[in-house]
Order: sequence, then C-alpha cells, then structure tokens
Amino acid sequence: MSEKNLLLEKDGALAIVTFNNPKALNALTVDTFKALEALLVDLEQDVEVRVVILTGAGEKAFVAGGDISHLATLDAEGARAFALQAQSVIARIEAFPKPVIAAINGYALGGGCELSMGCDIRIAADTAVFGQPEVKLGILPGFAGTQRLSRLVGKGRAKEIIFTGEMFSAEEAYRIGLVNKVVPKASLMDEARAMAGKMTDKSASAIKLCKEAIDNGLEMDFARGARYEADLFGLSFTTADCKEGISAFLEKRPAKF
Ligand code: CO8
Repeated sequence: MSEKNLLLEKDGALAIVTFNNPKALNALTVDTFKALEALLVDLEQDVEVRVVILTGAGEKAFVAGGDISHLATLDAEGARAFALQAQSVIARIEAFPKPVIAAINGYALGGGCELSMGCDIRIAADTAVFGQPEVKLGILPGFAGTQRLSRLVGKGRAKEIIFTGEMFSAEEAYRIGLVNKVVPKASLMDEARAMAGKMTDKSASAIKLCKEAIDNGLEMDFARGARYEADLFGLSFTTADCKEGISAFLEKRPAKF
C-alpha cells in the first residue's frame, strides 16, 4: 500500500493499483497524481512486475474525474499547472515499459476517462459509464482527452462526445472502439487478470519494444514508423529473450522468459 488514496496489491508478476476514494467516486487530486507517479517509478524498477492493472475501489466508479472541489479553487495559472501535472503522469502510464490495463468497474468520466485512455488496454464492466462532461462545467478536458479520444475513436465521434458531455454505456464504448472488451461486472478482475496472464509468460523485453513501436511509430508517417519498427526489430535480436524464444521453438520446449 503506497498511500490511502491509492492501494497496491502485488500478485506474482501482476501489480494491481486501486484508486481508493470511493466516497468521492475516486475523483483525482494533485496528491493522487503525485502518489501514482511515485508508484509508477517503483513499479517500473520492480523486475518481478510485468503487467499493471488500474482499477477503482467501491461499487460505483473507476474514476469520476478530476476533483471538482479542487477545480473550484483554481485560477487560470493553477488550472494549467494541474492539467500539465496530470498530463505528465498519464504520459508516464502511456510510456510505461510494461503493459498497463485499465479494469473499468464503473464511472469513467472526465479525467477518469482520460486516465483510462493513457492505458494500453481498457476492459469495461457491463455497468461502466463513460463520458467527457467537462462542458457542463464550462471547461474542457484538460488531461489530454481532446487528443487521445480523437486518436482512439476518430475526430467526429470525439467531438460528439466532448461537445455534448453526454454519458454513454460500456456497450457503446465498445462499439466505437474506446474499450477492448466488455465483461460482466462480477468477472471484471478475473478477466483483467486472465488477459494480463497471457502477457506475463511472454517476453517482457519484446513487449516493451512492441509498445514503443506502436506508440512512437503512430506519431510518425508510415515509412518512418516502419523504419523505426525495423530498428527495434534489430534491437530485439540483442536480447537474451530472443535467444531463448527462438532456441525454445527449435528445441520444441516452452520458452522461459
Ligand atoms: N469531483 C469531486 N467529487 C465528486 C466527483 C468529482 N469529479 N464526482 C463525484 N463526486 C462526489 C460527489 O460530490 C458526492 O460527494 P458527497 O457525497 O460529499 O455529496 C459523491 O462523490 C457521490 O456522488 P453523487 O452523490 O453525485 O453520486 P450519484 O450516483 O448521484 O452521481 C455522478 C454520480 C453522475 C458520477 C455524479 O457524481 C457526477 O456527475 N459527478 C461529476 C462527474 C464529472 O463532471 N466529472 C468530470 C470532472 S472535470 C474533469 O475531470 C476534468 C479534468 C480536467 C481538468 C483540467 C485541470 C484544471
């Protein structure tokens, strides 16, 4: 456990981080972001941990957004600083060298939806509810939601979601490609663990390079992205995992990564 608003459970190669302020539907504060950043630094260095799952405590919410009572205290400079702090922590999740799965157990609104979009994979409970309701508060998504939502679901759909501020279901989130999978609420964590399990027995160094190729390559034009992939492909041949994976196949035995 790293601090009250953030719980950490380690289970073999898996780390489960839980936003734990259910009375305020796990709304995100400056302190939560600081704690999350410190935890990510630890988990990055922890060689045992191969996959991280983020989820929310309580029955109702993953994360219902930035803490509106904190937003009420901010001036323009403070709002910009909060947005930048949150963006840098979410960017750290996106660049984290191991897969990060969001197990979305309820409301994923505003900053909560934005945080989930920094994760590699989103699995939603069938009861989860999504939305970017900032326009109802006279503000805009400030945790890079305008950028990530447009890239994930396309510009037209992102504008509809952001301009209307309407909430939508997990099924709709699946239909538009915002989440990878919708599962019964009762089996959400089992499903997240099962998906993580399909990654933890694979090569961590190869997965890290795949993540870099996808995330960094998508910011390039196709030819440069493909060239970048080839560079990383070459790099993968310098790893012990490459030797082990290929030898294991040829020796007809399971690879041990
Ligand atoms: N911040 C602070 N407290 C919250 C938040 C929040 N985002 N969401 C819920 N809470 C609190 C409620 O105030 C309430 O507290 P209390 O019991 O003390 O009155 C408690 O959680 C339970 O909430 P409700 O009683 O409202 O529960 P309901 O089931 O009736 O409703 C909803 C659930 C629909 C989720 C409702 O709580 C709601 O609409 N919440 C706000 C959702 C929202 O607007 N989120 C976006 C916030 S803005 C944001 O995230 C932008 C980030 C970028 C900012 C840029 C930086 C400056």
